[in-house]
Amino acid sequence: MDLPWLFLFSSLTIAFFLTVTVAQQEPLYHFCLDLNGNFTRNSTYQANLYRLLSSFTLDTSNENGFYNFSSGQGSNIANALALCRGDVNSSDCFTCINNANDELRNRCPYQREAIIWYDYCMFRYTNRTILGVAETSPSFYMWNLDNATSTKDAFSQGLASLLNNLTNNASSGTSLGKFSTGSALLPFQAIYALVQCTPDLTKNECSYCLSQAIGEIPQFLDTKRGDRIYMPSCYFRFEIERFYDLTAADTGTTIPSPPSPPRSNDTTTIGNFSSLFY
Ligand SMILES: *[C@@H]1O[C@H](CO)[C@@H](O)[C@H](O)[C@H]1NC(C)=O
Ligand SMILES: *[C@@H]1O[C@H](CO)[C@@H](O)[C@H](O)[C@H]1NC(C)=O
Ligand SMILES: *[C@@H]1O[C@H](CO)[C@@H](O)[C@H](O)[C@H]1NC(C)=O
Ligand SMILES: *[C@@H]1O[C@H](CO)[C@@H](O)[C@H](O)[C@H]1NC(C)=O
Ligand SMILES: *[C@@H]1O[C@H](CO)[C@@H](O)[C@H](O)[C@H]1NC(C)=O
Ligand SMILES: *[C@@H]1O[C@H](CO)[C@@H](O)[C@H](O)[C@H]1NC(C)=O
Ligand SMILES: *[C@@H]1O[C@H](CO)[C@@H](O)[C@H](O)[C@H]1NC(C)=O
Ligand SMILES: *[C@@H]1O[C@H](CO)[C@@H](O)[C@H](O)[C@H]1NC(C)=O
Ligand SMILES: *[C@@H]1O[C@H](CO)[C@@H](O)[C@H](O)[C@H]1NC(C)=O
Ligand SMILES: CC(=O)N[C@H]1CO[C@H](CO)[C@@H](O)[C@@H]1O
Repeated sequence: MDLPWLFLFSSLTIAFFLTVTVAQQEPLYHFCLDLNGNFTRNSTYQANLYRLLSSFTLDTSNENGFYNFSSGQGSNIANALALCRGDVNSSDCFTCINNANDELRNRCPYQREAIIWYDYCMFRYTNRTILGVAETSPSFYMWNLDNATSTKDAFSQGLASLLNNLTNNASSGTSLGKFSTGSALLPFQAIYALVQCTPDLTKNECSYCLSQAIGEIPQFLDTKRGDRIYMPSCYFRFEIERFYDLTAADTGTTIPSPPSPPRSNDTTTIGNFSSLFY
């Protein structure tokens, strides 16, 4: 089922609105990045990139859902990273990364660098060194259309406290990587949130990346019933319903959970408000 969302895309100084529909296994957004120019057809870089993208294998013993691959050397090296959401099992993770790989090659056939996000995973490639580098750009935002029922101050303070706590937990890292989920009861409103960094970042880099993402909230989003901000190295999401898998996400947070609302099968519309459920 397609769902209406409003998007805001941020490229430092450029921002604009767009209405799109997002199905659960459809990409949320992608960027084809050709600031350094597209690669030359039949170049060594192209050969390295295509070899990489057509032959990488995903190791089932890897618990943190993070994968890095390289092919070639010097300025012709092709580097790729993939990260799955911390609560997604390896079969859903591999499906997501394989779709992302196919989709990104179709959408950005000649770009040296590209990145794509899904609900379940992120996939990117470039000739730059990106392993261990905290990157906050390019980024995009999504939010639910309706306002929270809590008062603005209670909501934004409670949300900030929850996201800060989750940032502390995620940046400390666990066997599931730099991932944390949790919930809080605000006046009139429960909120559920998820934060994640790529696990190659240090604790400080992860905190930095998430603070950049969370720092964007007050400008546009602090009373909405659900927001997400995605950056290459980290992202957060919150909703007024639980949208993540508790069994897989139970490390990294000790925030007590209020009773969960019943899980719907896939997608639900509440009044004039659409949200994703898993
Ligand atoms: C890169 O290729 C795309 C077509 O795939 C084209 O639209 C774009 O202008 C090219 N960029 C540069 C910098 O040449
Ligand atoms: C690239 O290589 C293919 C096959 O080797 C050839 O058919 C094609 O003409 C080449 N393209 C360019 C732009 O050199
Ligand atoms: C990536 O490719 C661009 C364009 O050829 C080049 O200017 C840049 O130096 C390369 N980056 C690295 C890290 O090799
Ligand atoms: C992975 O999770 C999905 C639900 O998102 C479930 O349908 C599937 O059976 C799970 N696969 C495994 C191997 O546990
Ligand atoms: C949400 O709140 C803002 C500011 O309080 C208000 O301008 C807007 O109309 C509200 N939107 C909805 C859908 O209630
Ligand atoms: C965040 O953690 C602090 C200290 O453990 C706790 O007092 C506070 O209630 C937490 N905030 C939320 C929203 O859970
Ligand atoms: C990157 O990939 C190599 C080879 O698979 C692996 O040994 C290394 O641990 C990975 N690095 C990270 C930070 O995941
Ligand atoms: C969820 O699935 C159950 C059984 O498959 C069905 O009875 C129920 O109507 C579904 N609920 C929604 C909201 O689609
Ligand atoms: C839902 O929102 C749309 C667009 O804002 C509006 O046209 C429609 O009338 C609303 N429907 C209800 C039931 O409020
Ligand atoms: C594993 C971990 O870091 N847990 C911490 C999560 O955050 C809460 C509140 O900030 C801490 O009390 C936990 O120790």
